[in-house]
Amino acid sequence: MAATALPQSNKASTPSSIPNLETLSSTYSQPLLDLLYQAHQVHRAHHPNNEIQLCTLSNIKSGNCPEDCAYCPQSVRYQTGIDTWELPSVDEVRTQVQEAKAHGSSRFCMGAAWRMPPHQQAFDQVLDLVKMVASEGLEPCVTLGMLTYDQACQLKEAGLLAYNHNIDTAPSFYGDIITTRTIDDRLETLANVGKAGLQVCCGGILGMGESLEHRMEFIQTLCQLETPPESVPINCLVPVEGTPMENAPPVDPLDLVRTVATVRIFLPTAKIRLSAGRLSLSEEAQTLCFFAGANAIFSGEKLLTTANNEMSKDDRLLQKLGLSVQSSSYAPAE
Ligand code: SAM
Ligand code: DTB
Ligand code: SF4
Repeated sequence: MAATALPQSNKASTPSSIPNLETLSSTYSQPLLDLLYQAHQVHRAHHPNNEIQLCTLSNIKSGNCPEDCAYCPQSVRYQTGIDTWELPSVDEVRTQVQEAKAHGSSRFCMGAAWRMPPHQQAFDQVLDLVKMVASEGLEPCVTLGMLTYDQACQLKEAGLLAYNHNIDTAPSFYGDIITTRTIDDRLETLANVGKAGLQVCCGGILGMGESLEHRMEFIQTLCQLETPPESVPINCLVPVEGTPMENAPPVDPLDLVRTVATVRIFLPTAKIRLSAGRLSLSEEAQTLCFFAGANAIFSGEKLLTTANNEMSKDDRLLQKLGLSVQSSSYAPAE
């Protein structure tokens, strides 16, 4: 096994424990079985065994986003033919929340195709949605683009648990993927979120043409966040026709497994969400991801605009593997 020391706790925010790129790369590139063994030991030391969290996604504002993220079907710049809509009523979303709860989800994440919340009236509607999700006893999470500190505080006050805001890739590759904002914009929002006392959910996408070095830089950046991420979504690109990445070749599932394992080792306490792209993975590849440390998935037949795994198939897989669904321990602050 590589002589990398196992971090004993999530001290990723302290400079002494930020892994350098060589350490990350030697961990990632060691023989696969050694990597799996190391990652699984870290996993067992920090997480309940054989448990997976289910999270349901809801697209609360679809399409027409002004940003130019090259992977995203919701950008107004690409002809992807998706359905578009504005914010739904609280009751519409409540129905989705109740269905999600009945199906075992303990987190409910609402995504909006915004660069940032456009005006206070829309933001107030989101605050009402957050309050409703909290009152139904699920962990509320939202992803709304850039936030000010004041907005992050308003979300916290409404009962929000976590804010999803991905760095998506290496800082040095960011400009190849998105030109309408910078990685520093991203980090600023993450800092605002952390300062407001919200949990940080931050991850990225594999398969956008990044190099191995870019992947290591991406993981290192996650480890350097001011507020260590409580949750790290790892997406594989879903190539959508009409986007600049429509013809990107698929990620090798074993590279995904290596990425999950490396994130597990260096962010031992974070939940790792096996996110977009799971539909293209075999049951065996998903199983290796779980062994490597992934302990959350998106449940539901749709992500935001693209298809996700059938819930009955997920249920069967979890049952076959003897994995149980993590129950909700969420209690909104009084
Ligand atoms: N507009 C907000 C933002 O960008 O933060 C929230 C919604 S955005 C759709 C949330 C995340 O979805 C992105 O950061 C990206 O990681 C992921 N995503 C979007 N399109 C994807 C695709 N085609 N394949 C994989 N992940 C994708
Ligand atoms: C994340 O990292 N992945 C989810 C969630 N956070 C919001 C979104 C995946 C979207 C995949 C493309 C789509 O369905 O539009
Ligand atoms: Fe807009 Fe988010 Fe899609 Fe980028 S990823 S185009 S910000 S919805």
